[in-house]
Amino acid sequence: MAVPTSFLSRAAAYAGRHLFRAGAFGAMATGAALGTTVACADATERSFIMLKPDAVQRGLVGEIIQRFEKRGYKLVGLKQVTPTLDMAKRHYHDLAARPFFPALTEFLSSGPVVAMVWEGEDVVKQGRAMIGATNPLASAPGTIRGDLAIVTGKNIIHGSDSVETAKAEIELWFDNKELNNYTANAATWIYEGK
Ligand code: RTP
Ligand code: MG
Repeated sequence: MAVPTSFLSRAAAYAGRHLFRAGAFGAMATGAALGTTVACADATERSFIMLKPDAVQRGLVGEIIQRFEKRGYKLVGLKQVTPTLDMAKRHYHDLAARPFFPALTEFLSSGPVVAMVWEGEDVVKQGRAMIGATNPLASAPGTIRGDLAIVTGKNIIHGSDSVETAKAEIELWFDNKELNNYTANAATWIYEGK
């Protein structure tokens, strides 16, 4: 008997959701067994968020961390580090041809930053929305840059711009052993069906 693809997708998605406690591997295995793909970018999606030297100097670390915590995202990695110029260049490698690249990388390596990994559903896109536009003057009030910054060169925070970029940035800034896999009990009160 032919089973409609849409049914298989729905069944796989349902099974994937309910296997969440068993972890992403369980969801992927379910997808494979049903001959379809279950997106693993749900609650296990991760973003690299960095508080730049201006945020540290201005004492905004706690305020910004609190916004991600209050939203319901889970902190799985955090450290303070003063990046080398080489590290700053590697982080912003896609902007190497831009005229502001030397100033940007010198600024990023001028003092301590707070590097973090946040986990949760749609965290990459939502993190960017919470951060606001590159130019703080174009950022809506309520966003981090819109509330706490004024100029582009001192816009206090970095957030990964795609899931793929996030993976590369997390790998660049963190050793695997520095990342923490744990169950946040609050998830029951943040997500449905968990
Ligand atoms: P970020 O990577 O830091 O999260 O910032 P973003 O995605 O909003 O902006 P992006 O285009 O990736 O630029 C990275 C950082 O470079 C500085 N910038 N300066 N002078 C300029 O025109 C200019 N444009 C960008 C900003 O500090 C920006 O956050
Ligand atoms: Mg960027």
